[in-house]
Amino acid sequence: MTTDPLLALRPWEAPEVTSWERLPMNAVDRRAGALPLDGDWRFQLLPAPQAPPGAAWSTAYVPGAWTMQDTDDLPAYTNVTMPFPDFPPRAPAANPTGVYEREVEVPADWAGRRIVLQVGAAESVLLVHVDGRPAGVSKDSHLAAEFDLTGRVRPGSPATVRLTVVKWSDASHIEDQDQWWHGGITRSVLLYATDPLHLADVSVRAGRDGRLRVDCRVRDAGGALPEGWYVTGDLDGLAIAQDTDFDRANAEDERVSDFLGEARLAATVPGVRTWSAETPDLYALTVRLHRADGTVADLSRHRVGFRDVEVAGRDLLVNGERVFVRGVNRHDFHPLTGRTVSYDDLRADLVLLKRFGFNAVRTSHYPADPALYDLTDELGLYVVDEADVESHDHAHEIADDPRYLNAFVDRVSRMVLRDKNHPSVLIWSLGNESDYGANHDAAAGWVRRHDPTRPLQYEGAARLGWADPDVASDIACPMYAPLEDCVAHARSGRQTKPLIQCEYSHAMGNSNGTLAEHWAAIEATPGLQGGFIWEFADHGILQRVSDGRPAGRAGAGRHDRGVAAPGYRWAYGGDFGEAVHDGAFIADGVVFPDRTPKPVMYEHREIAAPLRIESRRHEGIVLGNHQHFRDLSWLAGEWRLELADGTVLTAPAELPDLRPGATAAVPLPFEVPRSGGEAWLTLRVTVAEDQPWAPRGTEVCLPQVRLRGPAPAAAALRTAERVEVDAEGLLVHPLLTAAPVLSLWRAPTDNDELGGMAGRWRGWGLDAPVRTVVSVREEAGRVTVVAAYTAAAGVVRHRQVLTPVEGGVRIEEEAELPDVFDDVARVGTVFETTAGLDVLDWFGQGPWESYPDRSAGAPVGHHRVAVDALFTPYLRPQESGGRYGVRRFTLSGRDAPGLTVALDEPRQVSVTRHRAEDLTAAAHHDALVPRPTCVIHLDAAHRGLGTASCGPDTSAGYLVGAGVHRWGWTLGVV
Ligand code: IPT
Repeated sequence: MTTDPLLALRPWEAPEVTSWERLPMNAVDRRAGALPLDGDWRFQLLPAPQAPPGAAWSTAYVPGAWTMQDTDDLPAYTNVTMPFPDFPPRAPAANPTGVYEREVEVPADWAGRRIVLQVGAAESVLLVHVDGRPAGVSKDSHLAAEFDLTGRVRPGSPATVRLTVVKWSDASHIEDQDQWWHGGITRSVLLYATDPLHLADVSVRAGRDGRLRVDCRVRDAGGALPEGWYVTGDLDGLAIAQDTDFDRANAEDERVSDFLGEARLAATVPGVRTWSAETPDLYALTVRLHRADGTVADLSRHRVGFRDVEVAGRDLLVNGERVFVRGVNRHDFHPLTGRTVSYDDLRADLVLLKRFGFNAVRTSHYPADPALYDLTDELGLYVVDEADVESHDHAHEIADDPRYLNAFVDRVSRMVLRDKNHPSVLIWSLGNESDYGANHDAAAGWVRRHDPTRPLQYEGAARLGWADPDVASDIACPMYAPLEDCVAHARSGRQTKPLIQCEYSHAMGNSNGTLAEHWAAIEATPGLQGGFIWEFADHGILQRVSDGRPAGRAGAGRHDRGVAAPGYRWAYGGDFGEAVHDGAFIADGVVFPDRTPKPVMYEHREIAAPLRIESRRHEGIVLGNHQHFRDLSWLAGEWRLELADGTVLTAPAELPDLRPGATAAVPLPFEVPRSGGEAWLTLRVTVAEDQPWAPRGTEVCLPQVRLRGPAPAAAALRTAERVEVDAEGLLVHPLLTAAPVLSLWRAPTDNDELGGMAGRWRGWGLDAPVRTVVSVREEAGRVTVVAAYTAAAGVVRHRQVLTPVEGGVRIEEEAELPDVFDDVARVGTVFETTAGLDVLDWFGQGPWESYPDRSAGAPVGHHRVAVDALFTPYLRPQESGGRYGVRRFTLSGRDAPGLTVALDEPRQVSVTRHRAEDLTAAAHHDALVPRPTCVIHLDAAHRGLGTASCGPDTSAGYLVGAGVHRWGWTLGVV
């Protein structure tokens, strides 16, 4: 039996115990002047918390999860399901426990000072010992814990600090988020010293009227506060004195404010520059705590943003404006460290979001690394700050379990206490997917009293009724609600709260279909204000294929543009041998694990465009400012006119002086040539002056309008040449290694699989119908081939009419799908070329990947991309690389003759190195061998992508069904 009281208490199975000897959370930044304790610590991994440590130590890097540092305890991924069967509050007996130890030289000049240890984050229970004696306990894996070590260490002498981290606990049951399970100390550790008389907390409130109020909580390590202390402030050089009225208000007893240690600074800033995501103006505030003699005992620095946030009726208002919330859910995830993210990582993430038109982040599903909020303040992103409460697997039991009451209130209140001074934080969230119970109401009550300046939300409460005034949510914040339901609610006359989806448009694999429809409805429907896409990044961990271990920090650089280097792969659930896991459901971000943007990012960027163009019948070209607070002076533009015949005209654009919401007609700087066919006008919008998130010249959006439709196609001249087909009626052509045949199958996307469509298609036999030729007829050089494609559930009749034309062969096709095939992936042609063709030039939408229901961000034009770069390497291989609205293309190689295709209408086309069956069979990219040939799909119709892996499928207009489908194309050689 252990004699250590911390171990004897078994705090890992005591939900009532949220901490012991932990200091209250506060918003004073102590990093300056602190002693950093990051680096290698002595380390050993025990099989259970009460197992005695041995004599053998290895090392572990702090901050970092041990699961990413070559121990035998590997990362494990589950979404809802707990990774162990024990019911709350129990933890499993096999419970990896990391013991971290090091000597700390406490500076001699800290004598007489108050000395505090700060552990940035430890999951899930932290036990602190100093020189073998218990010093503290903490839970709450994504917030810092501070412990006063003043009496426990001796300045000038080394102290042995031991941090024991128990992986599984009662707390794991309320940290059941959809992410990898890890163990370790994942944020920085430091030691700092203050004067005994110190600022215990500072709360800043600053409104758009320029009024500033700073509440200080002052403490003295000795207990009673000394006589005569006071505070002063400085805001961008403006001196702020202590608010004596406030003192008097508290001064029924003369000593009361001194005794309580409360003081307030107040000021009004005339002509204040307000803060918003578009205009993130910050002021520098320094708060000083003085001793009676005027000397400074303590000092705290803050950045202040003056802004208002309120819910007024069914609108969320920022500075009185109903802003659209273009949000994304973001985890602290890194492919090499698991959870630990540096300041630079965070900055890069947020810069990327700004560049792609996002203006909001939900910190799913726990408070993010503290640096995130400094950056959202600085760069301009609204934040829904979410507490670390998710009891998903045992949600119902825990929501009303009084043993967990303390933990709920503790977690929510600690987040509010830490982050309250950030102007970017607009809304508090009580957590995620934890049902709704008294424990939530208790936490909500605390927040409402402590911070009446911000709304709060909780999806689990809002779920009971989007308009219900009695539930703990000021926002109707559903997840994955069908768009029709949102619109119907907004039109019902019963809406009482802003509707902002906390999660929508699940980005798993090739996804985010109908995002543009969502936004068209949001922008057109009062009461709808936006939402948060699920989610920012794929959580693929870089894994060495040789031994199946996480590559860790040594994997730096072992990936390129979203793809893991040979010998590595992006691991998802099950790849570390987990018995229970949720597979690729962890790969559902709008960026790859290494933050390479997926094509949906361009779609989003265009949907969020601050500047848009329209072509109106009488006014001509009209520009609109779609921002809430800014004019267009930070933007520059260039007109680009592209004609089908390849003509391109460009000219600089004069952007008009437009207030937010305003529009103006603008003259075009060029005449549109009379001939040349289809004509498209694009405004390439860039950053005119350096922004904190984008240097001058960064592309912001590419709004486009069609000025003229296609000219009627001239009938291709028939030639005397012959078309050659073999006995099976298959086209024989020198550039083709596989003749054009009917295709009804795509490698299932994650949405196809999890939405059940792929299962249905397989059941019908659409993955491998058997082609039999019915007839081949030749008449005046024209060959008509009829074939039957027999699948388990029905037969598709397919006809090709092949006509020799000048420069090639014209192919008219028709497929007749029986009624049973009422929803298929595609109807089209597939064929393969000879090797050596590696560049695709096309006229159509691009340059990035697009699909019928995700094509709003791909402008029409002449595009040129290497074949290998056309493909999008979604973590689990699936249909990808498609381009929507392709009119014609040429495929060429350095030494080979090129191949050209002209389509009868804009169609979905893909050119890749993979057959659909190659993609279907592979679980990872390291199992995929690119073919030297090109596999080309031309689709008469291609099903939308939707988001059915978690949420609504595509909308009805993007389904491909039974009946007759016709399409035509001309194959030529160049
Ligand atoms: C919802 C979760 O909140 C989120 O963490 C993630 O799991 C997402 O879905 C899907 O990736 S919960 C889901 C069961 C609706």
